[in-house]
Amino acid sequence: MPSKASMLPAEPGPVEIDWGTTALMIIDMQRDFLEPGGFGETLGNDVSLLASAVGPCRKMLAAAREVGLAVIHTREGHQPDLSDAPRAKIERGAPSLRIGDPGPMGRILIRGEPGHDIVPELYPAAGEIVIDKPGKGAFYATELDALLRARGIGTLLVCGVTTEVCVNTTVREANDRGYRCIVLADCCASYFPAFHEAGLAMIKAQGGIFGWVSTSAAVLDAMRRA
Ligand code: C5J
Repeated sequence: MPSKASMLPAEPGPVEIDWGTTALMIIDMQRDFLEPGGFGETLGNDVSLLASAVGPCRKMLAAAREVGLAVIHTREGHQPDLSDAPRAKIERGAPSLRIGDPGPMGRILIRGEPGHDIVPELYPAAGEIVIDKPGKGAFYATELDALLRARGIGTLLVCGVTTEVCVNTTVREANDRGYRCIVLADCCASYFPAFHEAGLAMIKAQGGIFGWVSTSAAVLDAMRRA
């Protein structure tokens, strides 16, 4: 664990990181979003657009493991009986397969199915926290807040997909609960590149209304120097 705090270059301005109270959070890097045949593709998206985030996330994950930073992975998905899936979510839009339907990676967005799992490149290691969430935000109907408070975590380095949906929703929830969120731009991605940019712009606007935006390179450099 880096012993001294770091000043991280970020937008809208530099932000201090106390490594002992900081966690790496990787949101929904699941096969259902990143691979063909999953939830993302059933909604009509080009899933290859999310691939750019995998390499930078992998570097962040390796560095966090090396220095002993807490790591939290999240997965969006539902119970097999769909008891935690609101009808309004299941019935939304005109996907080729709906949540719970059988697809090439098992039932779409259902816990325990191959598609619900995290991509092999970013697979959680033993001891890392995995939060299963039914919503877009990682704090809704989960134990995340209690787990973070129990570990004294106050700052989140946020990675994952998609920038404007689950990353933004989680950052807003975290901000309201008093956490400092630093979103790593190259570790996030969207099916809509313009939404990725807009999602980051919304976080750092107005003096950082929801948090900060930085990059994996800046964090890795700060870690090395600390
Ligand atoms: C979506 C997510 N996009 N993880 N989920 O439905 O962003």
